[in-house]
Amino acid sequence: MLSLALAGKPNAGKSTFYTAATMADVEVGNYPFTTIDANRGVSYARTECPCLSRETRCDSGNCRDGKRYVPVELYDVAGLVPGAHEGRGLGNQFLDELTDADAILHVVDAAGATNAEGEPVEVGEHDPVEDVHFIEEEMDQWLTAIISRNWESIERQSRSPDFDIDDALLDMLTGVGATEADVAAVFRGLEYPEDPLGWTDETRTQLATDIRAQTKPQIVVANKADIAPDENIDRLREATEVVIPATADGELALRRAAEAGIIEYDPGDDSFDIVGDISDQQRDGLERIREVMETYDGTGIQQATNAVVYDLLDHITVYPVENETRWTDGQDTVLPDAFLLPAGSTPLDLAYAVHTDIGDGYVHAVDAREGRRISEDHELTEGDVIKIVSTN
Ligand SMILES: Nc1nc2c(ncn2[C@@H]2O[C@H](COP(=O)(O)OP(=O)(O)OP(=O)(O)O)[C@@H](O)[C@H]2O)c(=O)[nH]1
Ligand SMILES: [Mg+2]
Repeated sequence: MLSLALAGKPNAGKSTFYTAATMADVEVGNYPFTTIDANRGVSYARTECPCLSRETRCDSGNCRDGKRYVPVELYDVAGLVPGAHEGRGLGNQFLDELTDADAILHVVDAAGATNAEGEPVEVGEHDPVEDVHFIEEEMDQWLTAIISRNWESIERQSRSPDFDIDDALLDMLTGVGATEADVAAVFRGLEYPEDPLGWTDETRTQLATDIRAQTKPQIVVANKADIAPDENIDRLREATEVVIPATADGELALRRAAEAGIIEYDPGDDSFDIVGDISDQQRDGLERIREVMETYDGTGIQQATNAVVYDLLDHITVYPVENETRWTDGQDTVLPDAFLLPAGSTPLDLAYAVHTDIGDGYVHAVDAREGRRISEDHELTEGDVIKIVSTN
């Protein structure tokens, strides 16, 4: 499962985002370091279910009238302050926690209602643009420190006749969450000496920065958009590539209202309908959320998750089935599973994602939409429904 981490300074709204996105109960508070231990849960990317091209909607628990919710792991880590890599705030334990994240949703308080340490200030008092790059910088410094700490050992290894700098670095970097492909991609763009003694602090810092950029892509969630000056959102957009304005608080209120039967709303919808009896005060609250949603096409919570899964990480959703005409599994469930795979994946990749045995016994695949066989190296696309024929 893809693993997405919520990171940011204290009090930015990470736990509120997490609670809204997973509907798990965690502590939220208007003070720094409410969260100490990371919370892990399941959230969803939203896409169009292939059942939309059929007469009836599928009966999967993760499909609501053609809106398909595909599970991803979400985790909420403790707030981070500048200097965390040196142990400031709750220190660098949370940086270790980010090791297995595929991407980071950097939650920024776009309202500027908290200072760099996460303490409450007046709306607009702190400039959120100052917060945009600090997570990357902390991670770079943390990683540089790990590389530097390991350097003596690499120098020692280099005395051996069969020493290879690439192997030694690969060994070290896979220990901090990089894959072989990540390391190879970074090596292609980096010039570095074969001899570890020839490396400078700058080479090590550059390696750390490149590895971080490769392994931990991030987007900015401009949270508290409900109270943020518009100008702040515009300036955040100028400061970094992907910015999704959001109201985590708003999403949480909508999810709770939907659960209570007061509104009709599915995560990611750009509006909602009030269907239950509510007080004037509740109505006012909901209408305020509606205004934010009209400005930003939704609350931003689902939009942020989707931006990470489908754009930043460039994944597609593929649906394996056993019966290619009915699109069912052995239990007659229509479109039982959805897999998120990197763009460019093939039927064989899908087979391995389903199960190693299925991959090992792979014979051929059928595109169930077209009703025809496709080759092993055929590039799958978003929404493909695929039957894998395997000897296992
Ligand atoms: N106005 C507004 N307030 C929000 C929003 N999201 C969260 N908050 C408030 O911001 C405060 C901090 O929220 P948390 O979710 O606990 O923040 P956190 O980032 O997890 O904080 P730490 O665990 O301390 O790092 C709480 O008072 C929330 O109610 C939002 O969209 N709009
Ligand atoms: Mg928290």
